[in-house]
Amino acid sequence: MAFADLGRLGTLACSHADGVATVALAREEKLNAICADMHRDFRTVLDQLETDPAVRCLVLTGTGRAFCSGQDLTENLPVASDGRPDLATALDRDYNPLVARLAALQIPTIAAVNGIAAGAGANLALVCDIVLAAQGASFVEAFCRIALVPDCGGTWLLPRLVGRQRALAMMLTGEPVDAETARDWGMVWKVLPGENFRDDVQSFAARLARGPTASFAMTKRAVDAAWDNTLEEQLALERNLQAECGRADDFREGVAAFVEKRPALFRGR
Ligand code: T3D
Repeated sequence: MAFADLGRLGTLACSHADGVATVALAREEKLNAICADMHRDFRTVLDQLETDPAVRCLVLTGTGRAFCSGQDLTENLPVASDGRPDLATALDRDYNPLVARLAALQIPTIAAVNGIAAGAGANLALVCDIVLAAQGASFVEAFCRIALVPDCGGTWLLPRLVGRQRALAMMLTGEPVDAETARDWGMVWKVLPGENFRDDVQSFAARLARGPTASFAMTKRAVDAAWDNTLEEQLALERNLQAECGRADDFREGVAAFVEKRPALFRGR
């Protein structure tokens, strides 16, 4: 089965156009809260995204007025032997693999934050490579309101994006941060008008899907590795990745297109 065949998949609405896979969280009545069924659906979607060469960019978004309100707080949680909630199991089984698999995707990933992104919803957006936000969208590290620690990689991602103080202020107050502030702080690449948001996101994503996908994957790898590398180690990594890019068809095509003064037709390899 290809990603394009998935269509509506339980709690997720999947579509495919121009190399762009769009996955929309679709539980509007609960502002797209994440439930066990949604995790199951995500696993199915990720199986396709990881292997389907026709998909060259992912857009993660929400249906209705919200992006995602985080964990469904009305759902029964796993229970430990002492009868108390067992959140470690919820993270081991569902959230941590989801975040790890999204972060490891080789294609560019875009969070199209169409409305409020709260709790796990905010951090799922931030794990994407590029965040586009609609005017009126906002980000809430809502965990403190229910006496939890931010998860879904939020304590790793947010300080790296906005610095320790802003990250902690968001996490300790649970105050919403609007799209423009999120952009100014470095959580969001661009804020787009709400009216044409979905079309504008699709155009942006299609542009990336037409790009040199293999070199994009290597760029992601280099940037991710840089957190832990010395400059020397990073230079060595860039050298090895560049050597690989230099041998690829897309490099030849990019240079030929430049010389011939025409747009490049990248095939992603
Ligand atoms: O549990 C584990 O496995 C650990 C992992 C935890 C990860 C987490 O995400 S913890 C954080 C969970 N999320 C939240 O705490 C946010 C809860 N929601 C809100 O605070 C607010 O709904 C919003 C600020 C997101 C939006 O507020 P507003 O006023 O725009 O909408 P609303 O009226 O509150 O919500 C509309 C409906 O959606 C409402 O249902 P109703 O009354 O119309 O039948 C509301 O109950 C429902 N809803 C919103 N968020 C959730 C939800 N239902 C279940 N779970 C939700 N997270």
